[in-house]
Amino acid sequence: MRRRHLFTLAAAGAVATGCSPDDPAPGRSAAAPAQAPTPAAGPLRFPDGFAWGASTSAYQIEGAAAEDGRGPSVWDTFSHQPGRTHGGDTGDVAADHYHRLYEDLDLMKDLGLKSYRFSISWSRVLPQGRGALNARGLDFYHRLVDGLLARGITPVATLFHWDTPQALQDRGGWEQRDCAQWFADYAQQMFYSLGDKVTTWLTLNEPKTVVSLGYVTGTHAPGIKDRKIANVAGHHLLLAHGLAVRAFRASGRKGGIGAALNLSPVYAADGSAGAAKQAATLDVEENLRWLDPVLLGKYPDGWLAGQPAPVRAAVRDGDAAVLGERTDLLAVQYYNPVFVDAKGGRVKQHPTTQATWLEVYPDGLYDLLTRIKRDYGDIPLTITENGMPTTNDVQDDDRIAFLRDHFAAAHRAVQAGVRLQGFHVWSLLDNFEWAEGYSQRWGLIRVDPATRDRRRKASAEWYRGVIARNGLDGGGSAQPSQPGRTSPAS
Ligand code: GCO
Repeated sequence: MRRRHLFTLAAAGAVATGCSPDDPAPGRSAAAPAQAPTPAAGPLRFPDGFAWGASTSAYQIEGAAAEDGRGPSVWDTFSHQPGRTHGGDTGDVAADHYHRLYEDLDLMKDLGLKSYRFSISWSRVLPQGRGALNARGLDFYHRLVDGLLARGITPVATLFHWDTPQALQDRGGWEQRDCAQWFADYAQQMFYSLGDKVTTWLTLNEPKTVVSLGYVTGTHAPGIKDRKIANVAGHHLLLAHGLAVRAFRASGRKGGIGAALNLSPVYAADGSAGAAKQAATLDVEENLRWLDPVLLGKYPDGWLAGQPAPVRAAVRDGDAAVLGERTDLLAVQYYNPVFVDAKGGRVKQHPTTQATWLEVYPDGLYDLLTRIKRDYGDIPLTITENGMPTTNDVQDDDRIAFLRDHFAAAHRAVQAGVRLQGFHVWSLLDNFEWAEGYSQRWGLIRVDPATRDRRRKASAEWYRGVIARNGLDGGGSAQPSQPGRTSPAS
């Protein structure tokens, strides 16, 4: 099962772009291929205070799915349906983080993390999605945030990482405009509850993935396959983002807020005019139809006109201003580039990983970051996801090489003037990789599938050194490292 299908769908015309390939938005174009990577000679140091971090999300690690009053989310429902996930895996126990919170906090401190990006399970704090807070659920996040602060780690809280409360799905979920307001109300409750301690907030994680996998291919929760309404959900997600930003401003809480978008630079696979046209068209779907609303308060020219009627009807006067509420940062999630030929087919030009959609191309990160600065200005950026799965158990030298090359690309972007403030590796722990279940292991820290015992991988040991040095030595070559034998608590 492949996780990211959007490219295929857009190329097949399943997702209407409404943009004439002859007429890409003026002044913007799909990425030009990067120059060959220049191996840096000396040590690469990042700016003082650079936020080296790691990312997780609630359903992927917490477990305790029915404890302390938590209500089900769409992912509980979906993962329990036959045939939805690899081997029928669910997040019922996941990495058991809910019960191993302090062990995990100590592991983070042992790594030297400066920043930790997690998500709040909406249905743990609001079992029905709305109404009165579940104090026991909320208490978990108080303990997590207090534990981070006590260890000198900055909390970065994501409000929605795909786990819509099932109670709200039963009322229509993101297809309903009301869902945007339900989300904003929940966000407001979080700002009031945790906003004296959490100062960086992310509204949505990867709305593009929710739309493409949750509503077009149906391979993610809620498992809907309906192209006509997929971008209705997409619009309501963006509306939710904007309303939550407004609620944040109204709360008077200090700090910053932004969205977490997964973006892929799109390249022509050859020098033909046809490939360039296809790349410009696909760039709209992969990048611009998310960046433009959030950063410019509009959909790309012609995009909405090319959408099915229900999508056009969903967009009302005044919505643009909500979508484009001023944000304080943009969280960038980068995994892969897309190379496209004149027929609109994807051409993989680089090695892939166990996740076959993940074509490894670190220069794409440089191109993406510099493109955002060029086209959208100097908004502070933080990388909230980048990483790879590997079948290597704890001696994950392939992950070290992957991260080293992406850190070096990020460093080049910083040198080019990009305001990059942090880099969060996906992921801290091996976890529930959605439809792939536990078959893909993305963690710096191994989680034993049977006992859930933790063990630091070679990449964790290596990352600790990167953080301690605030960068890479010797032009970014991987330092030899040995996996940790035990977790620090034992
Ligand atoms: C995503 C998610 C993560 C995934 C990761 C690896 O954004 O897709 O935020 O939950 O696990 O990207 O596929």
